[in-house]
Amino acid sequence: MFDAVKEFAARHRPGSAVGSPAAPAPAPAPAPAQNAAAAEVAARPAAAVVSIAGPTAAADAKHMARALALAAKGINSTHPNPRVGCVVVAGGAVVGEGWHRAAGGEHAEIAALRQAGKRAAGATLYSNLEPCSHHGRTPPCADAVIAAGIGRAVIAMYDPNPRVDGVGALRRAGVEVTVGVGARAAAQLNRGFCARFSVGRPWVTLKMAASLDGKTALADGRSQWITGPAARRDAHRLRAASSAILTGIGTVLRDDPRLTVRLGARRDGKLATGRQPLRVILDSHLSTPPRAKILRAPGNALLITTAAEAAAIGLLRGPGVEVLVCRAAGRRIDLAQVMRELAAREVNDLLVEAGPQLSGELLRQGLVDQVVVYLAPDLLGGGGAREMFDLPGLESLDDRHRLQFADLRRVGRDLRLTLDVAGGDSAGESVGAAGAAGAATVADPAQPPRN
Ligand code: AOF
Ligand code: ZN
Repeated sequence: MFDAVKEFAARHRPGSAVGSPAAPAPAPAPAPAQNAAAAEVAARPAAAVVSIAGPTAAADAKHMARALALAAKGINSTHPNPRVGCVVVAGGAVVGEGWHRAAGGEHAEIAALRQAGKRAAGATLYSNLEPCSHHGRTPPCADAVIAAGIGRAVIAMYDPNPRVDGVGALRRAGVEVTVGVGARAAAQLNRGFCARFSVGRPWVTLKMAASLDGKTALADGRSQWITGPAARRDAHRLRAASSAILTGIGTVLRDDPRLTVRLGARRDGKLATGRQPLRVILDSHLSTPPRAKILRAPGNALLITTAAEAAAIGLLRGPGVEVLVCRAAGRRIDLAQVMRELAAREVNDLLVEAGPQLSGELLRQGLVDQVVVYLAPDLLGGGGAREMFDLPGLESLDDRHRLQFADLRRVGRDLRLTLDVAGGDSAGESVGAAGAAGAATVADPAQPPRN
């Protein structure tokens, strides 16, 4: 899974992540972790600068990398909570480790402090997210950190959840706090959680399988299978890490997909909670057959329509199936409203597996953050074979949708291309006005979201 974090580090130039709120963004520095730490140091008096330089910065980066690795264990299971890992270090030795497994369960800090026991007194605590200070499903971690006598806390990023001010609580209690170590990797790991709070919509990844000539199906809609078994297995990993999967009525009628996670017995793939992502169907005219697999498969489904027809809705509703009547934008469902509804349902990471029309429309409206293409080394030819995106023709090459390659790897016989829609090296010039406006780039992860 750490691919995602590596991808993030590769895509973002050092220099734009900043440390404490009082610190200006520093000039480009050698590594993101050091860079962010340097920004934090810049806000401190000269004596503190001396004490944190050199070995301390290296140790901070090392322990934060471990906290991030622990956090990543929760990639498939923490929804709707963020992925959080925590390390407690006393006298240079790790005395406690923990990670958040599932909402309602113990937070990472609590698990690490429990393991550390009395050794937490005077120790340093590393966490990739600011400890919570509110009563959610569990009591505030900041109180536990203070009660354990932690002397210093190193935090990768502030919690975008406005209810949380753990850094303030710790500082008021006299705990020394450093914010910004590993900030970029931390923001990447929780990009969906960050997007939900900062942009008010999920992080949107659009997944497609295509032939080398960019076709996703024959003219009659047949598409099983364009890519090989390894690529299809890989795609299940994307599903497993998502809060929800979105598709359109065209795909439901053509393929009757289940859109569930089926990772088999792979140890790393098992969903710790048995959770299935929410399946979301956009169906303006309520054309989904009540027996469609997408409604009946394990887990929950949300059917979004513009047709407020009680009888038809009654046929579709059932255990685990919600029908939501949404505003229309022209003759279509208002996609921006769909995104807001999903954020309200605590969807962090949304995976779109849809046909060319919905995919094209989401891209055009700037509602896509990343595109993952599984590319088969085959040609499907013309004769009406389906394209990846249904987009209007362009007047000029200047109007093209520009994406950035973020990662490229071979999966079985196929290639997996990961592309950023905005926020790459040429952020702002990538998707035109609509795209730039809707982009969920997570800027300045180490800056507090409040003021
Ligand atoms: C932490 N450590 O490991 C996590 C945090 O309902 P609760 O009690 O689980 O609280 C959920 C909120 O707590 C979540 O929205 C986020 O702000 C924070 N998550 N905080 O200190 C953790 N998972
Ligand atoms: Zn907590």
